[in-house]
Amino acid sequence: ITVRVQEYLDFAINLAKEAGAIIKAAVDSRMAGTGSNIELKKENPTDLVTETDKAVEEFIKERLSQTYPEHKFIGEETFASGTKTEFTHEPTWIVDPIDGTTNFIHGYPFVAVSIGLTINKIPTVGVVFNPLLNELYSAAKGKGAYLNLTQKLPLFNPPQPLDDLSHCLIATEAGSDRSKLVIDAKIAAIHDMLQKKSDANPFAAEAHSVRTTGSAALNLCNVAKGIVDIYWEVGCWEWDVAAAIVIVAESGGLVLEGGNDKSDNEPVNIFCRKYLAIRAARDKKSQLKIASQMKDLIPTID
Ligand code: LIP
Repeated sequence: ITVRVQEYLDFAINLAKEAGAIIKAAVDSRMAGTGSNIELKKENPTDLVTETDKAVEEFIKERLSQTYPEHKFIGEETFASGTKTEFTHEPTWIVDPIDGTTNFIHGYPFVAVSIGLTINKIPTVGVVFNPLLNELYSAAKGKGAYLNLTQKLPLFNPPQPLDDLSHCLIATEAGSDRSKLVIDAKIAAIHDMLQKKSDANPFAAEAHSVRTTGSAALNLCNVAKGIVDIYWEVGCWEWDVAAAIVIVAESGGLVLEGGNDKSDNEPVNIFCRKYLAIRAARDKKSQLKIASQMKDLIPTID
C-alpha cells in the first residue's frame, strides 16, 4: 500500500505542475493582452468560473481516467455541471482546478490547483500548486508535508509558541455567500477576533490581525507553513480543502469542523463546509486551547 501511495503522490505532483503551467500561461497571456479567456459567471456573481477552470479540470480528469480508470473523481466544475457527488471507500481524487478563481481573474497571485486523494474515505495524498508564485505543497499520510519537495513544513522548527488567541494571526474569507445573514455573522466573528476584551465582550480576542488570501487551499497551506496560526471559513467546499487537509495534518496542524461545538475535536469530515485549522504547536493541548477560544467567537451558520 505504501508503495502505491508514493506512486499516487508522485503522479499528483506531476499533474499539478502540468495543470499549473496551463493556469500560468492563461494569466500571462491575459496580462500581455493576447488571452481570449472569456469570463463566465455562475448564477452567483461572487462565485466565478472561467474557461480556464473548465479546461484545467477536463485536463486533470482525462489524465486521471487514463492512468487510474478504476478510481473515482469529484471536481468543482464536474459538480457545477450537474454530476452528483458520490463518496465511497474507493480511491477518490478530489480536485479544484483553480482555487482562487477571483484572484485568477484579477491577476492577484494567490491561485492554486488542488489535487487530493482519499482512500477508504481517508484524506491520503494532497498536492496544492501555486504556479504564479511557484510554490508547490505536497504531503502523503505518514510521510510529512513539504514546500517545493524539499522544505519540510512547518517552516518554523520547532514551531513558534501557540499560547493565546491574542497572539494569533487569523486567516478567514469573505466567501461566496453574500446573504445578509452570513455576512453579518462573519463580520461579527471578525469583529470579536480583533476587538479588545471588555466587560461587555469577555470573549473578544484582540488577536494580532486577520488575513485573507482568497484561496482556501492556500490559507490551509499557510497554516501548514506556520505563517498564519489559524484558518476559519464557512461555505467553501470539499475540493477547496481535500488536498490541503493532508498537508496541514502532516505538518502537525489540526483541522477541525469549524462550527462552535466544543465537544467535537474529531478529524474533520471533508464535506462539512466549515473548517477550523490550527497550525503545529509544541503540544496538542495548546492547539486545543486556541480551538476552544476560536469556538467562543464562531457564530452558528448552517
Ligand atoms: C473559493 C475559495 C475561497 C472561498 C470561496 C471559494 P474557488 O474557491 O478558495 O477561499 O472563500 O468561497 O470557495 O471558487 O476559487 O475555487
